[in-house]
Amino acid sequence: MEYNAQFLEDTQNGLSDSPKRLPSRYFYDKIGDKIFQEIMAMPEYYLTNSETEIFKIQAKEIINSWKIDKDIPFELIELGAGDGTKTIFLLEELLHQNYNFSYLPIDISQNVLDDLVNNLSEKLPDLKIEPKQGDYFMILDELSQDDKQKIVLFIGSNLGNLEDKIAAEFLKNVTASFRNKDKLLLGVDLKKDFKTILQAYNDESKITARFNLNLLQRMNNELGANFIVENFLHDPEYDEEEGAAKSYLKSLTNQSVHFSINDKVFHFEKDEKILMEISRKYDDDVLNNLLIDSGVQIKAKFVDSRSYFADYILEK
Ligand code: AVI
Repeated sequence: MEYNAQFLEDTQNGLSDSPKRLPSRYFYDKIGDKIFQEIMAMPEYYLTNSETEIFKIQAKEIINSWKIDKDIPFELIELGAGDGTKTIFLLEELLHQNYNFSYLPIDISQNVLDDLVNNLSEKLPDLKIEPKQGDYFMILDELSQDDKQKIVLFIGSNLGNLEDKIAAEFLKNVTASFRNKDKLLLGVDLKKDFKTILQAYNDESKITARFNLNLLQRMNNELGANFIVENFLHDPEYDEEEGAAKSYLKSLTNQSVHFSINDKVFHFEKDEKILMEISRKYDDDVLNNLLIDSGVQIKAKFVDSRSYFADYILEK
């Protein structure tokens, strides 16, 4: 059986931890990608609608805040290309105002990039698009060799799935090669009432439950594990003091799981929880704390009409 050694190591290390944990970056196999699309379309998951509203209604103001000279070429770089449904509002406005720019979506998945390019070249035939497949930091490093001004997008509150220490490191690395006029547009979910946040991760139709349980199925398929998926319950919490939603899978019974690939067994007590994902919620203070070592600062902030979500503009 061919398998991904890093996937095996990361999942088994997490299951050996106390308390147990699994890395949420492994949610996104083919099925996980599809379930995430369903999540973004569900009524409880306000994050997508809120950020779309910001881009739709405030594209002009966002672009003005970049203070870019229309005659000088610049690069609009997106980390994690996605399907472009939000970014398209910025792209349309930039084209409409005749800015001189190229759009460089970066993603680890060539499939995601191919879909995005097809979609955008149909909708925006005048767009100069240069997809880059690979690791964010390696590509950012390559791109820093030219002296074009850079606007880097990291949206969708993807930062929120990183613990604060790792998020701070990530922001420091992304902005390390920034020159004076370069900017990071960072989209993050804001702290708000308990119920609204918890519902976004505990939807009635149990789509988010499927999203979490799919990782157990993925380990069965790819690592020869024998998780009985029905023996685990999706059990999310919102820790208001910490400002983070946390998704757990709770073991419904005393049980053992065997990985045939390397003959390892993991035991789960009844009610024992596996931490699957954190989804951090932010405010200015939280973000400022993360930025301390990065050398960039908040220059502008755009929020939706309910103040649920924010797109921050950060620069040196
Ligand atoms: C990708 N990320 C920002 C999502 C979030 O809100 O943390 C992933 C997600 N997990 C459950 N629902 C959505």
